[in-house]
Amino acid sequence: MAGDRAGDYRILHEGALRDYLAGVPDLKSRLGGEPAAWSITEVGDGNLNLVFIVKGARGGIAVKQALPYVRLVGESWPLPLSRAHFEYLALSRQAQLAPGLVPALLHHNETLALTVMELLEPHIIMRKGLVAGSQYPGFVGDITTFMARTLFFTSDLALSAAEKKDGIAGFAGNHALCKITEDLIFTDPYRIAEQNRWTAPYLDGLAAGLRDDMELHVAISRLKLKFMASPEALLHGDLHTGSIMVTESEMRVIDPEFAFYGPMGFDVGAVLANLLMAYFASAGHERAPGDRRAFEGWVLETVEQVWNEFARKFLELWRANATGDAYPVSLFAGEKGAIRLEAERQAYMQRLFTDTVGFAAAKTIRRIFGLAHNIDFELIEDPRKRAVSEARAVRLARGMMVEAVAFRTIADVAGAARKLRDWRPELSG
Ligand code: SR1
Ligand code: MG
Repeated sequence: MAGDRAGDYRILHEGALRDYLAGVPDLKSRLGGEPAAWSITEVGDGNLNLVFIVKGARGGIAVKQALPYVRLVGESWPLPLSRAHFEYLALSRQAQLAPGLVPALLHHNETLALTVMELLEPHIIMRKGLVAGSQYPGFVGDITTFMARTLFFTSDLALSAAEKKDGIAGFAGNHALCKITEDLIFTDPYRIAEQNRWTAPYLDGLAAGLRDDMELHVAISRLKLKFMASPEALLHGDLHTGSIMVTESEMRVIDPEFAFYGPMGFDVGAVLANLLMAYFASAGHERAPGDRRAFEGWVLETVEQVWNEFARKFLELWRANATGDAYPVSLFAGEKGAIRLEAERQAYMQRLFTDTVGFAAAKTIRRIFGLAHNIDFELIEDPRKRAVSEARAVRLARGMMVEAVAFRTIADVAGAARKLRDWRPELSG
């Protein structure tokens, strides 16, 4: 996989990429036909990288190359190429732990920060499907298996202390990507920052309120500390619906370049936050009043099922695979021990749920007031309508962040979202 034929890093535009791929026998043969006839299209719509779809007479591949800067902003914001290697490491680990739920890795060149993967067809980015109002019946089963297995098997519940610390060390160098999260999610939306933006003027008052809300500042700072200082498991690190590809029956998780050892609730919260944002955005995508109610019902059901199924699978893994150095079996012998340990497992899940609620709130607020927004809201053309949807999401998120423990169950979260569906916020401007 090292494929280190290239010298120094260079950005591979179409011609250079064609030559490069033609020089890798496995890829050349997978594509088939003459390299000159391959179609190469740059399709990257993320914030950081180049992504090419290459198709030949026999088949297709997806090629991802990291740029030495943040694509969304430009060369003024440099970013280490090493993220491509961490992504490759994470993808390899996820493929072992959750087979079939990530794209197959075909080739990696560390020097070029380039990774080649199977072409996922006819999968689409889930966020696009949610904007269109599509439902994905297989999603709950797949995403909860992915999260339960990748998080459990990289935690101290499954690993020895030495294995776990080696794991942490393996991803510790990905700190530049963590820093993006620390700034863009946990800091900037709550202060004046050059790159912040929101639906002005309608949300001007809410944006100012965020900067003045000390309860919120305490809550987000606690979450930031947890993100920085709780290496519970190997996280995907950016598990939003733009990092998930779906068909009606299949799901693949892509893009783990933000991977590092962090708090599990950050990944689970990311999935829930993005579903909740799809829910609130939905009203803004109506073509006729109420025409997306069935979709919205499905989204809230999915929110509940994602947590409930994740928790069920995680606990099942723990009961069957308690091979880690945490909770030594020898301390929980006999019937008394078994009962106490089971109660402790339930308490662990409750703490994880509270973390998840808080992180979900943080992931919501950053998409409405920070640098990187999402198309769920952005594609609502009428800015007033968009602001109404966003304000509803913010109201829920503020409650989830400052009163996370008040949400005892995921049904509490879904219920609170449902109540806000038709709430009329007071807008500025
Ligand atoms: C500057 S990068 C902005 C965002 O894009 C990625 O998808 C992450 O969510 C990051 O925070
Ligand atoms: Mg990404």
